[in-house]
Amino acid sequence: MDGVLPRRAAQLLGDARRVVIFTGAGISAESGVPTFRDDLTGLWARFDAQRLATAEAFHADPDLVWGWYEWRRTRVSRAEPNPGHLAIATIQTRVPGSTVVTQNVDDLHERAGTRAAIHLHGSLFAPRCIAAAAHPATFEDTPDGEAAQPHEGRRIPPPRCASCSALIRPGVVWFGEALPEAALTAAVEAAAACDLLLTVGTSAVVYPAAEIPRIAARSGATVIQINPQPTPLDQVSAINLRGNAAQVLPALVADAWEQTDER
Ligand code: BV8
Repeated sequence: MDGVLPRRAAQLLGDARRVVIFTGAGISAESGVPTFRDDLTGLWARFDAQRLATAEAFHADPDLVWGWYEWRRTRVSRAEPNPGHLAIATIQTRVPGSTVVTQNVDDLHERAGTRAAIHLHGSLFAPRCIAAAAHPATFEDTPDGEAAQPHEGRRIPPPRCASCSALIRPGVVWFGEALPEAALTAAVEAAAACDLLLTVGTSAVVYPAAEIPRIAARSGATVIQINPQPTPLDQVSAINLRGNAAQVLPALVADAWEQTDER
């Protein structure tokens, strides 16, 4: 990004009445949270995230998979929202008709002030009983500084459900599992009704989530993409802002409402 934003992008945001902000792991990269497709390190270096994020992997080796999620949860707990997350919270304040739809399982949108973010792939902070989602599950606090060792990580036996003694699993959507119906329905409805969709920091290869920007484009909305790399969404984006979210989003928000205030 050469630092100069296309004026049209700022005008579209300043004029928008119904905005969807669709985010992937790239929005959290500048908070120090590895993206989903960054190479894994330490204990998990020999695994592909896509292979670990499955029910099969958990059943085959619950301690390895639970240890991976606890390492990620600890990394997120130590991270802070970045200016990209904060800019999105500002958009939500400026545009009451805006909706945040995220593929991320971290809580950085919420900690930046975003309200009611739609989590298509669940959350690191919602563990659940593998036998009965209705059973309440709480975290046993991982001893600080152990699971979070980026160069090591640990196998950690998952806790057991207090109601039925079955294993507790991460509250995320694994590959091959259906997305939460209410979340997906709300995201599709928001995308179909918006006049502007910002897609930020996603490689757009995971379905059905990757369909959300395409639904917006098909419904007549303008799509603006923020990503340092090209993605399949280049094809449906009217404007491609090649840059990092923590730089581009604050500049876009400043221009959008400085311009409106001046007009
Ligand atoms: C399902 C939780 C069916 C776990 C995740 C077509 C339709 C439906 C399904 C499929 C389909 N084709 C294939 C499938 C199967 C599969 C799938 O999509 N496979 C892909 C890989 C081909 N989908 C599924 O299995 C889904 N389930 O379909 O079920 C069903 C129906 C009924 C009943 C039973 C079953 C479930 C998918 C959910 C998987 N779970 N996460 C966990 O996190 O551990 S997905 C995982 O990938 C993460 O959530 C992540 O968010 C998501 C997408 O990745 P990104 O967010 O895009 O992150 P990535 O690292 O890839 O990219 C980062 C981007 O950021 C890059 O572009 C980079 O350039 C950019 N970036 C970097 N730095 C910055 C930046 N951008 C801005 N600023 C920066 N600073």
